Amino acid sequence: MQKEERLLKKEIQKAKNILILSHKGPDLDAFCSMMIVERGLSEIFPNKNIVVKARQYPNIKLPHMKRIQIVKEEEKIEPENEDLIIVTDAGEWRLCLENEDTIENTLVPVFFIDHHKTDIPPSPNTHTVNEMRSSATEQAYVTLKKLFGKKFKVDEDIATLVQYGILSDTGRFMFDLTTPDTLRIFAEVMEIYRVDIEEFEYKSKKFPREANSVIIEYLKTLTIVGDASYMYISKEIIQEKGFQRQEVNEAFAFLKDKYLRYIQGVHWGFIVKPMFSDDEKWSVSFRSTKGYQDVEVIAKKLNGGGHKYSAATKIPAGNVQEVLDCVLTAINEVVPS
Ligand SMILES: [Mn+2]
Repeated sequence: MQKEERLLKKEIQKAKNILILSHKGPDLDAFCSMMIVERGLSEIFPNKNIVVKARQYPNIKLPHMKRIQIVKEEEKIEPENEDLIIVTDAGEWRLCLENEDTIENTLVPVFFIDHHKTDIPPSPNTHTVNEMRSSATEQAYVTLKKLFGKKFKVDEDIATLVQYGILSDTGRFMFDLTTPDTLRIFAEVMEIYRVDIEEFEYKSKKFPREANSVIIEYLKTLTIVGDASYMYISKEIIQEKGFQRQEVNEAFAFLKDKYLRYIQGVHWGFIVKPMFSDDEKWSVSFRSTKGYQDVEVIAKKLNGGGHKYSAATKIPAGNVQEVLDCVLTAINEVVPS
């Protein structure tokens, strides 16, 4: 057991009130890892008060998701009575907080159970458990097993959460971050309960029909340059058509993951949308394919980050044209033409 894990065990045993959080816009790995920690600890320590907070529910049904305490838009996450905070699927507070939140000022120990590369300077009360696994889900499962051995009972619900979290973050084992250990862990929980992968895939790929009108507006802007494509939506169109934030976000997610680089002859690209949480900023996401443009270098040039094939940044700009100019300039500097 690593030093940080031993410390985590000690803090869990000591704590009466434990708060579990994850990153903003939580994905399935965020939810599954939070729920595994919540379920695991609640079963081992029925007398502890364990609270999970998030600003939304997952978009597919997960075991025990009703245990999530939803933080409403006008509410903030601030230090309360907790004696320990566990954050999953993130390595730093910045990724977890909305502007008004003050929880990072907490004086109690904070443990980030993560799987991302991060290099944030250590601070006295924050700790990281991160063996660079496939997912926070895998890390949470392995850590609970190490800390509590047989006391950590893997039932159908935990087995389901482990499989969903891993399936989702590894793209059904397609991505390089899948290791032999990931597959062993998956097999181990599959023996307890087997999720229907086909059904999971089908359900998690659904998008609301309202996104269609937004997708149409995005496609009107589709531009292909060489082996790259891009799309954008302006604030004017969003306003004119009366699009809701959720619809725009869903359309954006659909196009970036399932459209941009699937056009014949296109291997990479980017897509732009306004950030609804910050009026002055725009989200830009890049996607690429193995063997083609490294999009991390472009995102880095624009003060963002990510991986070679999937990266993103936020750009302050008055309108969508300014964002495009900024991104295209960065691309011209980085990509040999
Ligand atoms: Mn993750």
